[in-house]
Amino acid sequence: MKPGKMTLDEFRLSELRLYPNATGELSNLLREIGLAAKRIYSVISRNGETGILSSTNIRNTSGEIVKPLDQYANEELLTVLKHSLSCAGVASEEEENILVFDNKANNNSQYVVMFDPIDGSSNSNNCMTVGTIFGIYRRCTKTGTPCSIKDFLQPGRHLVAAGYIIYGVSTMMVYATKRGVNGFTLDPAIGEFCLSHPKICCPDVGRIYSVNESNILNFGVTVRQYIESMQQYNVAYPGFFTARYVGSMVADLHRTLLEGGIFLYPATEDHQDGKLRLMYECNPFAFIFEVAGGMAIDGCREILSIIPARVHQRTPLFIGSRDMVTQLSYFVKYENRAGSRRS
Ligand code: P6P
Repeated sequence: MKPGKMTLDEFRLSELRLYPNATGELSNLLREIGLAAKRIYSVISRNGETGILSSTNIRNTSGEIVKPLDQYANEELLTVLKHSLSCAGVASEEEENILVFDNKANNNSQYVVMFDPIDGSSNSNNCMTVGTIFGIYRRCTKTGTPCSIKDFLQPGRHLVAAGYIIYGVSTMMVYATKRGVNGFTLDPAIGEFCLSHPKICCPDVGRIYSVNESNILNFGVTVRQYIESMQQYNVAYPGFFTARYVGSMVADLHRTLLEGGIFLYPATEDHQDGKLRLMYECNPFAFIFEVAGGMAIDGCREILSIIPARVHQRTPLFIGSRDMVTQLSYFVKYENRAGSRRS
């Protein structure tokens, strides 16, 4: 009988063998996040029984309606991470402030975790794909003491690992370390994430652009020109480019990572600093895409180089195939140069 596919734990053990001095803390964290994800998957897949996809009238720090699924997923991640021996504290989209796990065991942990427990939950009551996004930093404060905000306000380039779980047609956990990006598909028969997408690389170019086009008249002129350049190309070569927009970041970026393309969420009138969160949405994906050979900018800077000032700060995001994001950056740089010549 052919042996089953490598599980997440077996994969982590194979990685640990390469680093005899590793403490195993990072592997513990990934296992705990995987456990929380399996429980979240379980309640989503039994929505008929749990009713978890309905709405509440509570609003979170961002003023967005909190859904029972957001609350459940947040509590689940907080619980497993607090009980793990590898996490000194967390920052969550659903929590106003960082949560410090101030006890002897957790104070000795090397890592802190940032997460968006359920991204795209506004789509969940019509059965659309949602996801969990996480980033893991090595703390910069001394172990043995409680972690602090300094441990969280690190640029994305300092991430040790980042990943997401996509609850879609199948449930997958994709995570990156500096060694590479790997995808694991949940096998409900054995309750394990199994290696299904080893060494994921983002194609240098793609034929899909992903943007909420209802805002296009709100975008900067060069972003509009970049989008129109693809539409014009389609006049000469019908069907070369196409548009896909789920409105759930994890779904749109998972497709972009695997198939190539570009995802754009520019600043708009009602989101002058961009809508997406730097620390627990954009940085984890920027890290994943860079390790996979892709690219992520805020229009002029690399996302991973941004020095954060606040846990919940927002940023514009342009992310995807390296050649496409590079081409967009030339459009934007030209506008800046043209703007400076006019001033
Ligand atoms: P819009 C979902 O609410 C979310 O935070 C991301 O998952 C998604 O990419 C974005 O907002 C969609 O925003 O304004 O296009 O509905």
